[in-house]
Amino acid sequence: MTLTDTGVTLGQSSINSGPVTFKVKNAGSIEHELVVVRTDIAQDKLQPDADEPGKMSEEGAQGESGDLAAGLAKDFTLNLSPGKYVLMCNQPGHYMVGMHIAFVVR
Ligand SMILES: [Cu+2]
Repeated sequence: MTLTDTGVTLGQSSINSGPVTFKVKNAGSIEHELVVVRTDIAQDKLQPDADEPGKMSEEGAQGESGDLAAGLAKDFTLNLSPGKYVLMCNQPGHYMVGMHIAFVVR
């Protein structure tokens, strides 16, 4: 999957449950991250984090890449159960400009 300064793109939008390896590339010009959230909320309707302006609630978070400087790539693996997920960058303000996408684990 690729992070740009305004979005998140995926090689595939669904996958089988179990160990899932996310191969994340920051192709943007600034620092980004990838947070994996399990939720039934639509990918563009997550709630704001009441304590951290510009960030969204990470309720249901399963794991994340950690901060990735521009140009860096990282693989990380999570054990995911079936359900609906939102993949997002939660650097302040980044969700609002479109850094989120839906993902399904079957
Ligand atoms: Cu970002």
